[in-house]
Amino acid sequence: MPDSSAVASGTPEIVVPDDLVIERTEHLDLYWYMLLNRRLEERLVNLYRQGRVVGGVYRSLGQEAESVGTAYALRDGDYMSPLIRNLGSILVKGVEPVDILKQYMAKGTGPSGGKDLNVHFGDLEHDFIGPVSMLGDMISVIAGVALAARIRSEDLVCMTYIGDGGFSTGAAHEGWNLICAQQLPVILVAEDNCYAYSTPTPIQMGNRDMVDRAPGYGCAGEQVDGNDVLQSYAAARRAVDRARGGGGPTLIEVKTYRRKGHAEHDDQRYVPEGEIEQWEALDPIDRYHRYVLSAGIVTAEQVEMIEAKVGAQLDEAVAEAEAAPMPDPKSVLEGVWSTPRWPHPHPNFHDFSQEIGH
Ligand SMILES: Cc1ncc(C[n+]2csc(CCOP(=O)(O)OP(=O)(O)O)c2C)c(N)n1
Ligand SMILES: [Mg+2]
Repeated sequence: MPDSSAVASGTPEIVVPDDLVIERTEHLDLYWYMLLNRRLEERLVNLYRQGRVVGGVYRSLGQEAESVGTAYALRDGDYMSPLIRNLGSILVKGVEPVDILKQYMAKGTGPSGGKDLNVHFGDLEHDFIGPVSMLGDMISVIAGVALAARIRSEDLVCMTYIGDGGFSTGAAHEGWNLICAQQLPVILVAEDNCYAYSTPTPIQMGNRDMVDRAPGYGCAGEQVDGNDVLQSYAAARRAVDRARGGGGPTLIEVKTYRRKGHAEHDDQRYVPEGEIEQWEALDPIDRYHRYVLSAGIVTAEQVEMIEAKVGAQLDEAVAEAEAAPMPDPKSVLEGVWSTPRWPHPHPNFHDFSQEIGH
C-alpha cells in the first residue's frame, strides 16, 4: 500500500473538534453541499458518457469533505481559488450547479461562454478566481490578491488549494514563500490524496507529510483528516481567524484519497488491489451521514428529503443546461482582450496598413 500512514490517520467515525462552534443549520449546509458535490459530479459523468461534456471530468469522489469544509470557513468577500477537484468549494462560494453544467458542456451562456472547460472559469461576483492549468501558479496569483487587499486596507482572507503533486513545483514554492515572507492572510490547503496522476505521493517527495514544511516557510501548519468534514471545517476556521486577526498564513494539510482516476479516461490499473476499498470505508459523506443521524441533528426522513431536493435541483439544472445554446461562432472574438484603458484608436495610432496598401 503506498499510503498506509494516511489510511491510519482516519477513523471511520467523525471526530468533533473541541473548539468547534457550529449551528444545526450549518451542519445541514455541510451535508447539503457535500451531497450536491457528489450528485452533480455523477450527473457530469453521465453526460460525459453521452458525449455531451466537452473535455474531461476530474472526479473528487472521496474528497468532498475537505473542499466543502475548508471553503465553508470563508465569508462573503474572502477570495478563493480552487483546483479541478474542488467542485465542492465552488458550490460553497455560491456558484449555481446549472452554470457548472453549462461550463462543462461548453454552452454559450455558461460562465466562460464555451471558451474554456470544467472549472477553468472565474466568477468575481462570488469572489472566486478560476484556476489556470499550470500547477502551483495560482498560489502567486492569490498572493497578489492578498497583497492588493493589504495595500487597499481591505479586510479579506484568501484561500487556495494545492495537490501533493502540485506542491512539488517550483511555482508553488515561490508563491508560498512570498506569502509567508509577507505574512499575508492566506490559507493554503495542501491535499494529499495519495496520487498525482499515477504517481503515489511517497515517491515524489522525500518527506511524507507536507505539513512538515510549515516551520521552514515560517507559517502556521496543521494536518487533519480530510475525509472528516468537521475537522476540515474547524481547521479552516482556526486558520481564517488567525489570518483575519493579523496572524499570517496557514498551511493546512488534508489527508484524503482520490477514489477515481485522474480523469474519466484513467482506469487506475496502477492502484494496488484493495486500496480503494480501504478508503471506501472512510467515505466522507457516509461518515457524516452516520454522525448527523446519531447526534440527532437530522432524522432519516429529513436526510431522504435532502437527497430528493438535491436530485430535483439537479434534474432542473441538467434540463436547463442541455437546452442552453452552443456559442455563436462570432463570440470567439469577444472577451479575448480586456477593454483598453486608453481611447481607441490610441492617440499615437498611425495606420501603417494605409502606407503599404492594405
Ligand atoms: C506545472 C504542471 N506540470 C504538470 C501538469 C500536468 N498535470 C496536470 S494534473 C497533474 C497531477 C496533479 O496531481 P496533484 O497535484 O497531486 O493533484 P490531484 O490531481 O491529485 O488532485 C499533472 C502532473 C500541470 N498541469 N502543470
Ligand atoms: Mg494528488
